[in-house]
Amino acid sequence: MSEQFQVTRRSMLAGAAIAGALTPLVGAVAAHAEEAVAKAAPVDIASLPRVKVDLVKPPFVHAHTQKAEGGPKVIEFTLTIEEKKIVIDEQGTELNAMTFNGSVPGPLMVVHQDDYVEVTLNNPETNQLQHNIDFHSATGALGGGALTVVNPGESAVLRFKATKAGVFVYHCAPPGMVPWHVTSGMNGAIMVLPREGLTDGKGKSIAYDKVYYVGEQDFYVPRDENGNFKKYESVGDAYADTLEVMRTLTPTHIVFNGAVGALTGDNALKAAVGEKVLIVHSQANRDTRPHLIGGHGDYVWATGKFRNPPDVDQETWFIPGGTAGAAFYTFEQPGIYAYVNHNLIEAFELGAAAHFTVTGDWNDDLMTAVRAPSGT
Ligand SMILES: [Cu+2]
Repeated sequence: MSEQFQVTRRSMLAGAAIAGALTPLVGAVAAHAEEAVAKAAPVDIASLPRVKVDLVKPPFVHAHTQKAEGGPKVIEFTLTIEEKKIVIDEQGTELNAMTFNGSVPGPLMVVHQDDYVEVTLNNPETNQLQHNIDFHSATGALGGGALTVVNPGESAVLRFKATKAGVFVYHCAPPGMVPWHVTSGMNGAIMVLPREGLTDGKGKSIAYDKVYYVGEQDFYVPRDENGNFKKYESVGDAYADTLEVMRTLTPTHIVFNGAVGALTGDNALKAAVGEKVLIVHSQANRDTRPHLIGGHGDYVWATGKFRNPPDVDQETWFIPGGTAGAAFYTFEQPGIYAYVNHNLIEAFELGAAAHFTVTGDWNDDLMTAVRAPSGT
């Protein structure tokens, strides 16, 4: 390990200990965290069946049942933190990303209400920074953030009960450096399904054929004096300049799934006419307003919480920063649909767009060209 690496790592860890408005809060709950760790697991949890889930890279989602089978279980997930360089646009702009399992966003986890979520969080020795995880679906200890602060070379295991049904953001929230980690890619979502599956709020079951996970991300990449995006040796080296850009509140990129074009063209999401698709969409830091051009949200939980009846027949829905939302749609026409953040500058200029490629037969009743564009 080089001396420079050591210095950077030490200074970053020291920075984590002193900087930021949330530091006193984290310190205050640390004592409770120790108590929580010391308590033995209740016997009934020890007797529950355990299921180990292999997570998959978004936009895809691991296999799961929509209706719960049997009683509550302990669902085991592993998240390994990777600090890595990623390319975030077609011009080759580089970002020193921080990730859960190597992707931006991190993987979507799926459980059922009243299951226990047991997450092993690994911070490999090869990383520079301290990290943790805050689940918006969890209760207590900063969403688990206070129980999971791991330095490079450490790991922690957190268990929480999924008491609320819905889709929820999770993100890194280390003492003093929360927005930097979140806007460097350390966020994802968990879907806590009602045990009976999704319903329209009036008792009708609305099972989906496919689920896709779109994680929207604002990035803040520093530029040099000529306006070109800068590159840095390590994530630590990028910190000071990145913080300056973050403080302008003006992202340089707003993208779906980690890069401009990550879900367009050859990477488009696939569906067929008649297929029922659930789109889970999270934004851990900024507000967004998804819109499916040429389609709708048949059932939309804009703030993602499934005990609320969904809104129906939506054109655009609003997801506040720090929230995951869910939209259910049955495709009725073939073609290419753009799925965008309907701040169109953010979609077309900064990258917040995806495509659905939908196969099937055209329905003339729904739309037809009565007269094709022509001269008069
Ligand atoms: Cu982190």
